[in-house]
Amino acid sequence: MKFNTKTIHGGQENTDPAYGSVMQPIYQTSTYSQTSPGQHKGFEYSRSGNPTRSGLEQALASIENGKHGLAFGSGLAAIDAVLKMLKPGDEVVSTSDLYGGTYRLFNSIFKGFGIKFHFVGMQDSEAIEKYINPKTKLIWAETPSNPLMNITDISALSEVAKKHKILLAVDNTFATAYLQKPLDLGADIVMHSATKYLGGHSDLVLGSLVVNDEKLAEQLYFIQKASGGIPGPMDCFLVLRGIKTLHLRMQRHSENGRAVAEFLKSHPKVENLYWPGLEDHPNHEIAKRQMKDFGGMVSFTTKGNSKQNAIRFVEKLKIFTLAESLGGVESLAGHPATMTHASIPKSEREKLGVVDSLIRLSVGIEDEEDLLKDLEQALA
Ligand code: P1T
Repeated sequence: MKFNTKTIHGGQENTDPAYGSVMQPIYQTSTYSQTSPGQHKGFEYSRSGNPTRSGLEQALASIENGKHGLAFGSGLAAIDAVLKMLKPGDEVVSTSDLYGGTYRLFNSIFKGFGIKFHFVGMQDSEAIEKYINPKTKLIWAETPSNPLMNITDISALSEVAKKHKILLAVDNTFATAYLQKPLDLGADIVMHSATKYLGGHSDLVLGSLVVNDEKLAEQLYFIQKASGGIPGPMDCFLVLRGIKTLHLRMQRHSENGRAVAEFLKSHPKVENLYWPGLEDHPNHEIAKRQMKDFGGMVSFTTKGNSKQNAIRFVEKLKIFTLAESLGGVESLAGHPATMTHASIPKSEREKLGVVDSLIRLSVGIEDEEDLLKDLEQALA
């Protein structure tokens, strides 16, 4: 199957053996009857497995060209499961520019359990080798990164990971499998906050992992069951429904993202603009190579670097809603320094470029003209 067919049918061959319903039924149950201890139809208890969740997990694996999918109660619960494969003393090399909540999980939870993190810029994949030593077990990359849209060369990074026999995990939330397939590029684990584009309608919180390797899958399934960070069946159903239109939405997000980026590029009040589709984006060539298009996430600063102006701008928007999150059909605007990235200390944030005047847009799939008019009036 090609991608657009996979979003609708991938992993859904055996949706409903009972009645042949076209959509995956919502199995709203915690447990399953057994005829004799251990005699059941494949499901015992919904923490370890639920048919609606299995349907979603198979769909996730299918669109990412992977063998095994796992769903979690949130994107962070999915990342938490990956980190639980490590032991005290292990080291992780992570992208420095990443979602504030991921940074918080690494730095405020797992660091306390004796895991050491090196936060480094990954635009130059060779430069990260100096942070690798025999204790390094995992490379964590987020590309495009949140909120600065930095691009990491996944193939080059996977060569580094393979050379040192360490795992490479890629957070594919901003791109989705429509734009980029990390497993095909050599990553071992692909992670999603399915809360965003996979769900696509800002109506749920869910996370996912997809892997190819059997042993790795077993380890992660064990953690999923043992730690219990699972999603409920209703949310699994909603993500399954969202995935069915992923290709259509991502195409329009990318078209509208381009229109917004081009509009902002020529606006006299805009200082820095971050969108990997721009030819002068520092990693544009890599983005062009590993992504099908460039998506709908656009960040920028206004001239004068004023926090007050940034806040006034987001308050004035009428069609873009001021809110955390991204990836829904509706356009959202955010102020990373006080919202999504407030958990990163100011000095660290500013070193990366997450300055007080930075504004992040999740460009939705509304009419392009209305979006541009809204930005124009708020900038004015
Ligand atoms: O919110 P949750 O589903 O737990 O996912 C966390 C997460 C992981 N990775 C990336 C790249 C993310 O953007 C997120 C969540 N991000 C936001 C809520 C946000 O507004 O940026």
